[in-house]
Amino acid sequence: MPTIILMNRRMIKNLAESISKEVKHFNKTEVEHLIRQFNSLVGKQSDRRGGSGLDRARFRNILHNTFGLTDDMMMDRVFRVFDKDNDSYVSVKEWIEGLSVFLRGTFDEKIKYCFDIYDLNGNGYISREEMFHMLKNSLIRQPTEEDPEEGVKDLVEIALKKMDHDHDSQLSYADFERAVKDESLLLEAFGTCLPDAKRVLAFEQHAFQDLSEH
Ligand SMILES: [Ca+2]
Ligand SMILES: [Ca+2]
Repeated sequence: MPTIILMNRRMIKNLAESISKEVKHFNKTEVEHLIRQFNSLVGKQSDRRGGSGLDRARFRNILHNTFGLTDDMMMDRVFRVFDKDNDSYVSVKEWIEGLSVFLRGTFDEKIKYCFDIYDLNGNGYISREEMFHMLKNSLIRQPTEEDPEEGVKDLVEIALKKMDHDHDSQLSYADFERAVKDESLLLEAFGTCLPDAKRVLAFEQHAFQDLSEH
């Protein structure tokens, strides 16, 4: 059974037309499919505030179940980065714009995306405290005998030494970009926030599988 149909065919086509002009990596037909898929994802929400979009809980379930992300803090950050207008819902446009980078982004787009994820307070810098907070969150999963915070502090210093080119004890976008371009493994240095290639492929196959039928 199809879930609540919020839009008719023509509305979907028109919306796809306008969204596809603004996203870089999906063509119009693909956008149409993503809109249909989005509608069915939203339809499953128990909270029927039709049209608002994906709420945080639903969005996190998708990140976890479909894209294999596991870290709560990172999933929250992904939600915030997708939710550009900050209304606590990921709208269809925000979803497709986000997916464009999440699934098919260029290396440069992914650097920008990861920087935004890691700049927790959005002030344009990844501070020492932000690094500490993220590394602590991703590393301290079980208590050990040693003082774990000391280990995290050491890691922050190592990260700064490697990435803070202008030595102001925080990472500007230029610092981060330069470091990641030197060493691509640093892209997700402070937490996994992108899906792996297998998940991307599976999602795209599922989302676009019936392209020929329409
Ligand atoms: Ca929003
Ligand atoms: Ca910051």
